[in-house]
Amino acid sequence: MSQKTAKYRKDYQAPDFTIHSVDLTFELDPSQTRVTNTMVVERQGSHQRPLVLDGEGLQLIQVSLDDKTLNGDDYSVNDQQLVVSTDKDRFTLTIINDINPSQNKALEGLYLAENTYCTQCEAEGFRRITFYLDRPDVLARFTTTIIGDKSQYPYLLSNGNLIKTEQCGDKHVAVWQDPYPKPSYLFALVAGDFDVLRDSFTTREGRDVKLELFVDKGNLDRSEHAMTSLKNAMKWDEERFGLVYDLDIYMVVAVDFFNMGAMENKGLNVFNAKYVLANPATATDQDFLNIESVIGHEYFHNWTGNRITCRDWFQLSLKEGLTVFRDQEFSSDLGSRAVNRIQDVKIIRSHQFTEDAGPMAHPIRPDKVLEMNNFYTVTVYNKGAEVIRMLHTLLGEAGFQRGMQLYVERHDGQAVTCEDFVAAMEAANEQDFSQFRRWYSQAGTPQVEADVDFDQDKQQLNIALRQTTPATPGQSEKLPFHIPVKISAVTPSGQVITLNEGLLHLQKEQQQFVINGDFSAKLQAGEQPVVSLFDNFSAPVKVSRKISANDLRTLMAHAPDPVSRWDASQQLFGELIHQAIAQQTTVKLDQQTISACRQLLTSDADPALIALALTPPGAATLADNYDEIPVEQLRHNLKQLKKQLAQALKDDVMARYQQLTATLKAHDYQLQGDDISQRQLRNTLLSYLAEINDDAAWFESVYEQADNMTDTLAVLQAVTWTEHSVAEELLNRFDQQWQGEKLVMDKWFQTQALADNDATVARIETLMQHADFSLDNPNRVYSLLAAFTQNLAQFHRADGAGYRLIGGVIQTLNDSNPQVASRLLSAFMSWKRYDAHRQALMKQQLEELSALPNLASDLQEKVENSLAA
Ligand code: B3K
Ligand code: ZN
Repeated sequence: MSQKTAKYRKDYQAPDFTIHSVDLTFELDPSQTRVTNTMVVERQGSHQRPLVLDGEGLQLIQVSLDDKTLNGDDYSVNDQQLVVSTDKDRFTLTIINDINPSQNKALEGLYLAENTYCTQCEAEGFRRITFYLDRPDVLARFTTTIIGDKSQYPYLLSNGNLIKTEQCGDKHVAVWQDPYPKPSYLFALVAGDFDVLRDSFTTREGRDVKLELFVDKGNLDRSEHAMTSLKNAMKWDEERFGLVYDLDIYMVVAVDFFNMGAMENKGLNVFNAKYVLANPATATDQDFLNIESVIGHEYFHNWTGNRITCRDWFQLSLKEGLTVFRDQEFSSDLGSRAVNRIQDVKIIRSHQFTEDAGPMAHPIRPDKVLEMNNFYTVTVYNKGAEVIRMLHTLLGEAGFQRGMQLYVERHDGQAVTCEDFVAAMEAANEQDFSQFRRWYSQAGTPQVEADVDFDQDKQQLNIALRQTTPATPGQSEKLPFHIPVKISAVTPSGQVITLNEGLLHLQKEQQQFVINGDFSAKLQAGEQPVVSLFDNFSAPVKVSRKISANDLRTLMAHAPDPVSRWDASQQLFGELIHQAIAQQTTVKLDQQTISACRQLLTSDADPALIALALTPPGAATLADNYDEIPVEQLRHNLKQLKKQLAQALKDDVMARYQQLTATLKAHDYQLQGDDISQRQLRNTLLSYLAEINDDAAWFESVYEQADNMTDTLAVLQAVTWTEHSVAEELLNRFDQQWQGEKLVMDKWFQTQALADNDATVARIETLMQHADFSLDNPNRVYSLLAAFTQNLAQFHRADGAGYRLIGGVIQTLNDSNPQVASRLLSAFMSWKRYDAHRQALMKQQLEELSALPNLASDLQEKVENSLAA
């Protein structure tokens, strides 16, 4: 398992052979599925090297070449490869091999879980199905024949169009043909019994596309939102990007066992049920929004990923960064742009910056990879999307779309690189992005120091900016980035000042900008403008700037950009906590900040934006400011800050809470913008009330009156996370009501895992014995255990109990599902950021793993990099 060696981006070589077509036959059987694979192979170039196919964990039965069965002299096989020697340039190769889907707990390749056969091939899972050139730059036409038991598996699905069905005894046969050449990672097969939601979409060219959504029996009442989202995505991609769907059928299957969110297999998406199934009783508003976003994401891959794919896996961000950008824009066009943007920024600050500062820091286009599955990261995905967004900022919507059009024109049907994408953007807009390309090659979070000064005499703004990027593993020297800096300004009373420039280009290490505007018309004598930098988070950087609390409060109330208004509140809260920690005292909320919060709370701003601005930054975001993370102080001060805010605003919080509750109660639950936004504020206020109100009966009645999962979960979380006296009672009730409903129970597990309570570790140990928990199911592991690793004070308990709990689970999962184990391991990678005592405890877990004789490559890579840090 662990003999894998690292690959380097610079070593890319075109394949020695290509595969024109592949015919697969699957005779499905739980422990012995037979795969017959017939490929038309052609040598590329004039070399005489043998054909080397990838294959892992396969039982080889027979190899034949142009109808001649080969014997051991013509090929050799080991547990990684099948090497076939031939001097022919074009030939047909048939391979027969067996696999064992029921024993496949890693959920990669073909697996059988709860009586559904399912595949996951990206990145390198196809080689666990049959021997193949398992790399994204080999594009073949696939035909797939599936033979399976008719009563157990009435649906036999694969990519493309169904061209034939046949009955033979108690079995049946389905033949699928995908007209579009594709790499093996986009192959999919599903066999099982489902309920099917059917619909159709008419493209703008007037073609009818059949839409089919396959869900577990009895779940049709939870599948409508996914279907609506799919139709919205298809329409949106036509309108905003001019991209039209290309097959006659689009299928989505929801499965319970899946390592990640979903997979964009051509014409046959496979989804984690969590991103399909929802109704108001079982799913929160956020679940509904996530479904819309993931359904959109996988659909958008049809062009950005499938029609135009990656040349090699180092280029992953070519499809992922771009597709995340597209799904973000989809959600923003359909919902609240500001709320979406703030959520995206939060992910970058809480997770991506941490990754950038850790031992696995990598550029959005990595240079060195041992286990590809370890590179489906917030850096490749979310920072990748930020890089695309910066291009959009530099080019504007029209220029960006010109670039997209040229990119599609040039590369449809090809496997290409990030460089090809940037080149298309450049060519379509006559731009030179030489310097901008550094965003693809340099890792790390740039830090921008800003100095803003207003020259009263000249009525000019002077902005001095300086950028540096810290060293990251393997990259000690960094060159300056091209950083787009969006700016705006207001007067102290909040009137918007018109600036002559709204976008600065920071390209050197240090730069001075002189900005003119209608200052004299707007400012009173002696007044200074209040300047907002990096509006809409115009670049994924950290900013340090001396700015008064007064100016921050002005920006919080009046910055023209809603993201900057939110950001000002985050800076205010962050600074209060930071000061308290620096002075080793307890945070103290001052009167002016309290009034600013009160003003916001009683204003007519979008309730969701009020909720976000009244929520202090999370522990992970604050922790990122420290070389040595002060666990206890962060926890203590964050708790204090929330308590003080709740206490100070008590009456206003209650009044607004009551008013929102009344408004929402006046009609039935609706999944609609205003209601979502109002519920968000109402439930944020509820969490503040739980900080200070110990009336158990009141919270019980709130729980009882909740008629949708958003409200139910909100009260459950509020009381659990504040260690409220009614918490146990409500947790029990929830368990009674929902046990057996796995996706709902995940919320219950997660709520308890995130409780900052000294009994949490012991509780998790008990919960692992709960009838609804299983280490075999990734969703359960994520909701109980991965969630726990985000619980700063409890995971990092000084006695090491948190580390031992998760370390033990990682060791168990190393044998069954290394991909899931690897996700948990991320929590240990930043061990150097803690005090000496915790470092020793965390390191001990890493060392125990490193000593395992069968350590999976997924873990090996992270453990080695962490210990080398
Ligand atoms: N492309 C898949 C992710 C595959 C992860 C492989 N370990 C989902 C997505 O990004 O759309
Ligand atoms: Zn994707």
